[in-house]
Amino acid sequence: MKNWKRLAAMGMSAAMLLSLAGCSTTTSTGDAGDAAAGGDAAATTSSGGGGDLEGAHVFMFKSTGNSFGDLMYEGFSEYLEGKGEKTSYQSPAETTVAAQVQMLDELITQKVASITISTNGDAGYDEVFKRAQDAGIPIVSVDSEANPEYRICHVNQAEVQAIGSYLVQAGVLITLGIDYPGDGKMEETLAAELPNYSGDEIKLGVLSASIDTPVQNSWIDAMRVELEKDMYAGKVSPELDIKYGNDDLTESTTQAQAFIAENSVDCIISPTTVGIAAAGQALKSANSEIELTGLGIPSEMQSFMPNSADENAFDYVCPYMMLWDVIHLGAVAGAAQYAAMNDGFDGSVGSSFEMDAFRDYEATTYEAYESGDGTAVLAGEPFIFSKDNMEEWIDVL
Ligand code: RAM
Repeated sequence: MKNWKRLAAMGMSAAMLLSLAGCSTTTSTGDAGDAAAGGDAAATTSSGGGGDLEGAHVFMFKSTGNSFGDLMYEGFSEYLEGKGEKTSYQSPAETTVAAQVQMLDELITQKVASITISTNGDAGYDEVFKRAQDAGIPIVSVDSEANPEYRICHVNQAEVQAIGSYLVQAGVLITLGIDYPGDGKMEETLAAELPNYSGDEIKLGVLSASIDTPVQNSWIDAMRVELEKDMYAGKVSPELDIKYGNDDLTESTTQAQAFIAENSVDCIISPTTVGIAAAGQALKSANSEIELTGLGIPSEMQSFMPNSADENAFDYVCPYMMLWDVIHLGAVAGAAQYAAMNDGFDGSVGSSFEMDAFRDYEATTYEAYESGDGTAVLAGEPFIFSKDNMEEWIDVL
């Protein structure tokens, strides 16, 4: 693994991160008065002052109850609080645009200092973002993009096409019964193996978040681009069978069960940590032959994946999967926001900011590049979790 040194170093933070487990479902609800009721995380690591959000740097995830958002907030708040800033975690209960817009409206009224957001859709925010802009509240998006017109910049977890390609390559390799071939080797292994495959055309399913979620849709587009490569022609269907679980455990489980009942795909690729965990449980309970891969959090996937190198990966519904360093991603978003407010970072192409050393990461300069109609900075790259490294990662993420 390219970043192995960094990953091993991250392992040293395990104790710190373990304590995070207790924070994973303790997001506050946006009603400032509810902040304490939201649980320990909200009370101890965020706004502190009894729900007074004035001057707080708000981190808004797609919805509550998602460890991916909790882990990002951990990094965001740790970085900004290290700078003496006040932070608060405010996400709606429902994974919808309307729920986020309503909460954003309240936050602007409460005079928060900044908003860092992972959006549920690419339309419907303009009016509220304009209000934020008029009030001098800067917006940075992370994970799932906000309209370029209103954001300083987006913080991209890893290159979109790399994620889409890896997801398809893993799904096809797993369908062919091939164990993780090692970093940088998935494509060449497929190129060598696919010509020998003479079975039925392989069909891939996708269990996504919502039909409108910008980030999942960008990965799905990237999967389609990957499937256009010559090596897949006649071997893997270019059509993806896509279902949407709305990043809700119950809805994702229902959609996974629909895949099982239809039995028409060979492998489900779930580019959402909620979807992959729901599918893992559904496939395992049904003893289904459909395989699984996607983007998952190791601790949430441990019952559906091999946990040690001596196991047979194919005894499990998900032989291998990927993600990135979610805590660091949140910290980079915090650093971008801090730089926008204090160091003149304006997010224009070529503008940059320096992020202080964070945990095991050295101080790093991030430079904004053109991304769609706006700009982004790149925080990292995808990591593959397999039987060779799951054991150590379960304690980290
Ligand atoms: C889910 C969310 C998030 C996504 C991750 C991979 O937790 O949908 O936005 O990036 O999965």
